[in-house]
Amino acid sequence: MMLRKTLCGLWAGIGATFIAGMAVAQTTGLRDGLEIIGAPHPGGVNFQRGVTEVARDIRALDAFLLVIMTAIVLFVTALILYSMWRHNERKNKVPATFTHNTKIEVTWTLVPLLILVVIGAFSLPVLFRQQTIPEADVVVKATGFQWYWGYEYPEEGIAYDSFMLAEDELADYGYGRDEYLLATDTALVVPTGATVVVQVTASDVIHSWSVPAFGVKQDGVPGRLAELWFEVDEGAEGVYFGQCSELCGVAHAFMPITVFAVTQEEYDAWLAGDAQEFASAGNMRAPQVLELASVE
Ligand SMILES: [Cu+2]
Repeated sequence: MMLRKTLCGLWAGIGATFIAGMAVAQTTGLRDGLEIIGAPHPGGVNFQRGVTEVARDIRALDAFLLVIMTAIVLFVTALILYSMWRHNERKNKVPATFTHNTKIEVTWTLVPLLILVVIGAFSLPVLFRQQTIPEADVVVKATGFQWYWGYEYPEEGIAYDSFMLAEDELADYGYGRDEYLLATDTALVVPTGATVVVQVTASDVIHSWSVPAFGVKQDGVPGRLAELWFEVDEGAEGVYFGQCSELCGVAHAFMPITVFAVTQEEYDAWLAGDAQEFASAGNMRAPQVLELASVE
């Protein structure tokens, strides 16, 4: 993409190669052993595999609603077909003259009401589980910028930005062509089996931090701090992708989210090693110089 070429041009000669090198070090060490789990795949029609309790709740709720909707569609279709067959003009030379049927009216008010109550009884608990933020093991702040995400670990004093990789950079970071528009140079690193609370905000316009496999999506609104949480299953170590999910400007489609879920030991080692080194290198890139025309 032209944008990256422009940036590369800018960096050359101002020591940015060093910073880019640090970015590679910050993630590739971890990336090597990680399987890509949270990503779309060709021909996929269902949700991505859920690796948190909340994500599985959402999928179960979806399956349950699909059953109810299918039953309603089949029932209404059958009623229409029956009515076409039974109440057509040929069969009923003399039209009926009644206008009300109290029994039917009571039924078609109460039955949908009951269906809604049943749906509510199953969906509200999921909503509350999502929105009740538990005690955090790891706190991360995600800030949306036009057009990239910045991550901070306030308790560790670590902060860095996360930019989408250009096509010709993917291989350097251990990704293939399939990860284009999903993979970023640095990743949010979280331990599995731990409660991660992400504080979501934005610096300019509204963005939204979303990772489908975790079942999370939260708008980042400038001046406000919202929270979401997830706990990735132990054993589900891997790479998970997400995307900004609130239309935020011309490069909205080019600010993806990459999360590395690693074991607690790997996470601790990363915190003590690469992350510190990376954060202290003043990794924040020069403000993005966007040539709007060059954004595909
Ligand atoms: Cu955005």
